[in-house]
Amino acid sequence: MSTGTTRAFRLTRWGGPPVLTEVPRPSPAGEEVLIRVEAAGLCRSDLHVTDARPGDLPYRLPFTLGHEVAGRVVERGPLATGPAPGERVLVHGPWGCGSCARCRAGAENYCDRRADLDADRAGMGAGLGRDGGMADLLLVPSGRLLVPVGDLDAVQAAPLSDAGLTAYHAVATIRRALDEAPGACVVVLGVGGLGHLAVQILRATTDARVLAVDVREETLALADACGAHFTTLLRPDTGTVLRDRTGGVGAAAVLDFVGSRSSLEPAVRVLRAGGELAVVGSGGGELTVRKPGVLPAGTRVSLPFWGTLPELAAVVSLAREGVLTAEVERFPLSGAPEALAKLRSGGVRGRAVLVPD
Ligand code: FEH
Ligand code: ZN
Ligand code: ZN
Repeated sequence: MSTGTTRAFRLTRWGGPPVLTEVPRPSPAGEEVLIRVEAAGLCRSDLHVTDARPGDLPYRLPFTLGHEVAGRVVERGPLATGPAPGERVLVHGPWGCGSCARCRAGAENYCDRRADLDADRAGMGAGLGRDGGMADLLLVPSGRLLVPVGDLDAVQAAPLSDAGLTAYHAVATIRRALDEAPGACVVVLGVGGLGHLAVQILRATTDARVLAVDVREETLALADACGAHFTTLLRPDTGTVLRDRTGGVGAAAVLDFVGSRSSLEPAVRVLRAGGELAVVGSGGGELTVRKPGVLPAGTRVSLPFWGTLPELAAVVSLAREGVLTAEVERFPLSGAPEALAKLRSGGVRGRAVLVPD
């Protein structure tokens, strides 16, 4: 039986700043599992949610932010399954219906009933219309959404559940283009919280030559440290610079973690015929898919979103093998407003992570 109150960083009105406040301590019922949060990452999506106007998002207010969460199981409902009290876990962020074909396959990021859930304003998941993990405690609907992390450091683990998983799923999405052309080039546009992990995942799981692009020198240094074979600042001629770097044939695949007009332009310019473009970032850029058009013949375009439960387990394995390390900047939970402001200003290198203080 849970009693007392606990802290949570909550969005209480659309467009208003989230506030750190006291909420009743949750008590797990049925299949629910209560997690003591050890770390919660911040994401640019938290800015989109915080800035949303009434009606923009199919979410009900108020709710606690935080969809990138690591913690320890503290209490389970009477019907709960999965990790037992005391186990350290990651929380899979997208919460689907749990019973459709996609959810049964662990692909809750592509739940077949997402439209119905949105119509009911049920929320996307932790911190996205449902109470999330920028808090001391997090109530998770089911143990199916928990992935054990063993002794992995919580501040290292939390970014894996969103940044790491999204990067891993994006690489999996373009894998075919890399398998068709061993040693081919892949371009990573944007080497921030997701891109730097994608560079590591590409180096650890493929033989592709990684060409990284960003607008900040210090981020290109991070890309280099993560194993990129070539780095260059985004400029008007970046598409040509990249294509020259591929020996003129073009890149077998492009991972665009920005998704803006300024990133899609070089993406289209560098793509090889029959290549793959994965647009991961929500930068508002647009691409016309037309034949003939700007995209090379045979281009496959995808819009990968987050990742699946099996993929999250694979990401945790890579991290535990020591081949995937998140660049993180720690903040106390009490400093959540400052962390969000620093993310908004573009001042965070890698991923900002809140730790309950
Ligand atoms: C979450 C909700 C909606 C759009 C994008 C996201 C990502 O931050 C998940 O990785
Ligand atoms: Zn996110
Ligand atoms: Zn579903």
